[in-house]
Amino acid sequence: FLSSPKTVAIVGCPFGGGGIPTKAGVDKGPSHIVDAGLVTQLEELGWKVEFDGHQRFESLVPENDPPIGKLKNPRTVSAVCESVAKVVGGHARAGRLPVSLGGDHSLAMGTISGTLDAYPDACVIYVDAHTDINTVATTDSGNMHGMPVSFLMGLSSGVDAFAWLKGALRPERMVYIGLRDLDASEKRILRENSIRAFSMRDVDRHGICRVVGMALDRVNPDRDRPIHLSFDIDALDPSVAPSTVLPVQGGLTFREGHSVCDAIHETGLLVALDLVEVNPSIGDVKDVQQTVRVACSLIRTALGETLV
Ligand code: EXY
Ligand code: MN
Ligand code: MN
Ligand code: MN
Repeated sequence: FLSSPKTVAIVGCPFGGGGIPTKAGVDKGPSHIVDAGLVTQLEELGWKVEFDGHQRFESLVPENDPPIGKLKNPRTVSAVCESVAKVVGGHARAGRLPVSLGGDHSLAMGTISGTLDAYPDACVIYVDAHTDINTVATTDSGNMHGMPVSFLMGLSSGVDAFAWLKGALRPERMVYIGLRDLDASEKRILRENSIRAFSMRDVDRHGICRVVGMALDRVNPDRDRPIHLSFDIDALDPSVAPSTVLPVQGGLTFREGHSVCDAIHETGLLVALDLVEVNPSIGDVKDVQQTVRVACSLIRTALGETLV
């Protein structure tokens, strides 16, 4: 990991199989973000941008995919994430910076696996209102966007469909920012695994810049490890990013969200970025436009856009 990437690869992942079945639309997130001009915006920042169309997952959907326990669409989610892991890992190994657009957050099983494959030493900054760490035993909904971290950490083993997923993410390499909506089971899992988490209470108490600094001190004390930033748009307050499937009041302001991305950029260690859970089917046209615009702005900031 000698020099930080100069080329961005946009990995559009039109996938909602891990989301809430009755609230479709998150698979349309990638096209809205790209159609808002992301490629040109990043080129104007000086990046070389690779984008030859959104990922195609149709061929990966099995004939039938009955639940395994409570898990919904398990084989589909697995196949899509395995494919994404290969794509993201391939870009990272080639020295490019994959920007993965969701799509629901189950995609993190693919993106973070891909990053860890290329950068075994990487740490993960997970910006989200939720911990997404329910296991096959603790999930209530069976929606896999609430579970990726448990699979990445090997806490959800024994599901043959996910045999490819190595569980390579160590708890001490993972840190959350923005938490405010956890199941009781997830609070227990955080404690049991000593996973560092900064909730919105910490943001109130310390301010976002201090929180990001403490988060980095935890997972990247010598600032020498590659960073994978996995940003769930619902980390932001719903007044800032309304078009998402599970809005939770009391989220990050527009400036706080950008401060996280700016601080991560300034480390010079960013090697991979996810921007997920933008659902253009939620809210009115203005809500969707606002949410898509803030998504593009966060991505630009994580990739070096400055205010002055
Ligand atoms: N903890 C809840 C569940 O496991 O279903 C909610 C998870 C929400 C995931 C959000 C969209 O990022
Ligand atoms: Mn999430
Ligand atoms: Mn979330
Ligand atoms: Mn800069």
